[in-house]
Amino acid sequence: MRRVISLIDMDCFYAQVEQRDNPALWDQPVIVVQHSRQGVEGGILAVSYEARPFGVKRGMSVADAKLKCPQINVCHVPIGEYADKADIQKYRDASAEVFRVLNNFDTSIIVEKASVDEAFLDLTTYTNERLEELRENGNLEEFTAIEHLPTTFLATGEDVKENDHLREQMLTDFITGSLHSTENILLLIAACTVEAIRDRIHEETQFYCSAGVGNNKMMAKLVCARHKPRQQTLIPWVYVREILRTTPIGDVRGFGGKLGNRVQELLNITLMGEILEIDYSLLVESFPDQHEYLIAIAQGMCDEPVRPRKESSSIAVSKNFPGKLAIRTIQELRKWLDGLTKELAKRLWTDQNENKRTAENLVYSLLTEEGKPQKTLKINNYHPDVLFGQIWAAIKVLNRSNLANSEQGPWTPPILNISLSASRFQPGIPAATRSIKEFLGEKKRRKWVRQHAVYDENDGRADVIIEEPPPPKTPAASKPSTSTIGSVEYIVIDDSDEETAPPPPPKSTTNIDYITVDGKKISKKVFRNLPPEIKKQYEHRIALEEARLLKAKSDAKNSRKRAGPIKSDVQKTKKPKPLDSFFKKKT
Ligand code: DCP
Ligand code: CA
Ligand code: CA
Repeated sequence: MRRVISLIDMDCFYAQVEQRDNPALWDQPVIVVQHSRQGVEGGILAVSYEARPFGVKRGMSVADAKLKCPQINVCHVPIGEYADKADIQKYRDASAEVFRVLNNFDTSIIVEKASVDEAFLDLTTYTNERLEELRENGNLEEFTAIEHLPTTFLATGEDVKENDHLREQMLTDFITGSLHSTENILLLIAACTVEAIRDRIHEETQFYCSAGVGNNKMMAKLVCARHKPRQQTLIPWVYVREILRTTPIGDVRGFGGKLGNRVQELLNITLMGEILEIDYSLLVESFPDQHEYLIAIAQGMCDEPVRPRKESSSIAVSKNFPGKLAIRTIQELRKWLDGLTKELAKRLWTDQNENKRTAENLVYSLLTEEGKPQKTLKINNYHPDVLFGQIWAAIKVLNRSNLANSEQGPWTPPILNISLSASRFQPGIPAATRSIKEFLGEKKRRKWVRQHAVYDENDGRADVIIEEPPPPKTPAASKPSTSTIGSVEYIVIDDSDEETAPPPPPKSTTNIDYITVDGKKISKKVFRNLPPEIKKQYEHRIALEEARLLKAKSDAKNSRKRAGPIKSDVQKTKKPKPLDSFFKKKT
């Protein structure tokens, strides 16, 4: 049985966050820009759809954008609290709002956070359950009516000819022709459900998004981009080959980089479908360990499971120092490290509180023209001073200036990027990491004393009483100095919000790495070589098991609320019920 998968991607996400913050910007051309440095504006990160017809694009300079679209509204990414670098927390918070909607829609839908504005949904179990219910109630036709698919396109290859009449015609034909195809009906139920999920996201966050619906992650992601913004695309299995026939190789998830380039260069092709026309022996010769994988992808087959994933697997801070801005002194390096460490510590602590987990590893990396030294350190305390001490001890020996004084003087080779990434999260909050709370608590405490006003309810007067907050339970930690670094900003690439990459294509490798299936250890190599059907079952079982655990947890909290059975003898009206009447909101 084929799976039913969707990919939901927010439209011009950072731009929408700014539009919601300042509603006058809705329906206006908007760009979101990295902060200016020394009077020069940073690069463009997001472009609203109103600005796109003018030719404004990501990566362009603001000056060029203004030339193309003089009425453009320019928004800036805020500056961080500890390090003088971009603070994308507000976009993360907006992302969390969207994920709350996704995670609460229905517990039998598996949700995988794929990036700050993107999620994969496994709707296999959900749509099968729904189909059974709808058949029992005699509501199937009403549910999958064209009226419930107002923004859905059918990816046939003809769909890119923008025309609403053609869209409706293709969809109607597909619905009519699918009456006896359970596989297609499941996709239709998924498409209707995703319409409802997207409506719910808009209702609860004001944000618009687009989606792809298909039988696997690769196809769902690929077709999501076909009709944007505020629309969705359904790719039935019969059209997969046709779509891939004309798909540029770099458009497929996992083929945008090195692998995609190698495929194009070695095989001298540009389209995904062309892989199937290549002489088999040439394919094997060019890709001895990956030819089977390439053929599978070119046929639209991808069995990567949707993994329930709510939190990032790493939390990272990073800063670029391009060209003349490269770090050349110890003092400068220490200042930036201090700021970045504080920023990281703040995020780690917030994550610890929210997700009740603690990072074990910290990887630092310093990019120079001569290489990128990096090292993994064990985190035993989240306090920024402790982290800084650890990092500095490891880093200072990398200075090739060979000066006796390790605290001052020049640094060589110049540093072009610093990145700190915490990973290997373990459940729980060990006592050793608590001191960071005191660091942040102390900050809050001072603010609290300054601002706290108590309204005396007893006599109704609004007395302002400055009251001391309760003392911290553990002795206050040493107060770290705040870093003041010049007002300079650069493009920041934050690893933790980058899209999750698909699993790497097969490589000939002998290293032993295990995965656990049903309590048994299987080497990854053996697992990879299992017959596809068995592998699929295992992967699905792993995903389902994880989903069941999540479901059990949330069931324990609040019993499931879905629309009760609808009487089967209900008279069918011509006009279908509004789609949302099929879905009950979870509160
Ligand atoms: N982003 C970023 N730097 C990048 C790419 C993206 O900071 N190099 C941020 C800004 C985007 C958000 O991530 O708004 C989501 O990225 P997408 O690639 O999904 O692009 P958008 O959501 O902006 O536009 P689209 O509607 O095309 O998805
Ligand atoms: Ca997006
Ligand atoms: Ca995205």
